Amino acid sequence: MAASSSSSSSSALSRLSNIQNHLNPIDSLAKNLVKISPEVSEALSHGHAVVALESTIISHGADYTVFFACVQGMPYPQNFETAKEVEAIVRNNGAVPATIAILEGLPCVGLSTEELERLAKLGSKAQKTARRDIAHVVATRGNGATTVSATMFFASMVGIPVFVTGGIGGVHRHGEHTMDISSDLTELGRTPVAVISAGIKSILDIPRTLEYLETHGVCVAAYKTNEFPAFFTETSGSKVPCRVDSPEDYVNMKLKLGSGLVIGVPIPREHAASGRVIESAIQSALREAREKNITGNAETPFLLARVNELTGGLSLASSILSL
Ligand code: PSU
Ligand code: MN
Repeated sequence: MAASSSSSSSSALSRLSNIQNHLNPIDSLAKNLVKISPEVSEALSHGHAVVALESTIISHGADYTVFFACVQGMPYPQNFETAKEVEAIVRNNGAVPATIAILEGLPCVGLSTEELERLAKLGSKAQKTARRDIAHVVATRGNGATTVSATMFFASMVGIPVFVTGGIGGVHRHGEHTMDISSDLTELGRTPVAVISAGIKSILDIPRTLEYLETHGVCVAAYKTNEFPAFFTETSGSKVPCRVDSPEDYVNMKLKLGSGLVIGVPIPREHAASGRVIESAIQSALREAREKNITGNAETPFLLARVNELTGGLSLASSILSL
C-alpha cells in the first residue's frame, strides 16, 4: 500500500516536473540541451565568479584581423593562442572562464582545451551564430561560433551574469538606410547579463548605437571615464549616462530590471598611441570607401585591407595583442 502510494506520487511528481519544464522551456533547455563543463558547473554551484566569453572572435575576429594582414578572421594557431591567453587573464583574476560555442549541435558553456582548439581550427567554417541562428545550428548539428547576442542568451540560461569581450555589435554606419543593426543591441534589452567591452566594433556608428540602446532601456556605463570608449581610443565624443569607478559601483547597479548592461572599458594607456594610429587609418579608409562608393558587404573587407596597408599591419599586431 505504502509502496504503491509512493510510486504513484513519484510519477505524479515527474509528470508535474515535465509540465513545469514545458511551461518553462529555458529551464528544460538548460538542463537537457546545454553541456556545461565540469569546471564551470562546479564554480556555479559554489557561487564562485564565472566570466562568459564569446567564440565569434576566435573564428571570425574582424577587429583583431586588422593586425594580421588578412581579411578572413584571425588564422590558426594565433586565434587558439589568443583564446587561451584571454582565458588565462580571467583565471589570473580569480574567476573561471566559460567560453561559449555550439559544437556538433550541442551548445557548450566552458570549453576544454581540445574543444577550444577544434573551434580555432574550424575558423570561419564555424557558422557565425547570433540569436536568430541558434535553432538552425542546433537542428543541423552544426558548429557555431557565438556572437554577443547568442553568448548572452546561453550565459543567462545557465546563470552567468558577467560576460567580457572585445567589441560588441552596434548600428552600422548608414544604418539609418540599411537597417543593419546588430542583434547584440536587442539582446541587451531583453537579457540580464552585463557585457564588459572596449566599446562597439571600430567601424560602427557610436552615437546611433547609444540612441538605440537607450530605446531598448539598456544601461550604458563607462569605466573610470565619462565618455563611451571607441575601441581603439579612449574618447569618442559621446557621453555615457553613467560612470563606474570600481567593481562595487557595478555591483550596486545590479537591479533586477531584466535587461542587460554595457560597461565600456577604454584601451589601456600604454596602447593608446597605437590605438590612435589605427583609429585615424580607419577614418581615412572610411572616407575612401565613401569616395569610391564601396558599400554593402564589399565595405568591411575593403576597410580591413586598407587599414592594414595604412598601418603597416603586423607591426601593430604585436603591440595590441600583448594586451
Ligand atoms: N569583434 C570583432 N569581430 C567580430 C565581432 C566582434 O573583431 O566579428 C563579432 C561579435 O561577436 C559581435 C558580432 O557580437 O561581431 C556582431 O555582428 P553583427 O554586426 O553581424 O551583429
Ligand atoms: Mn548585421
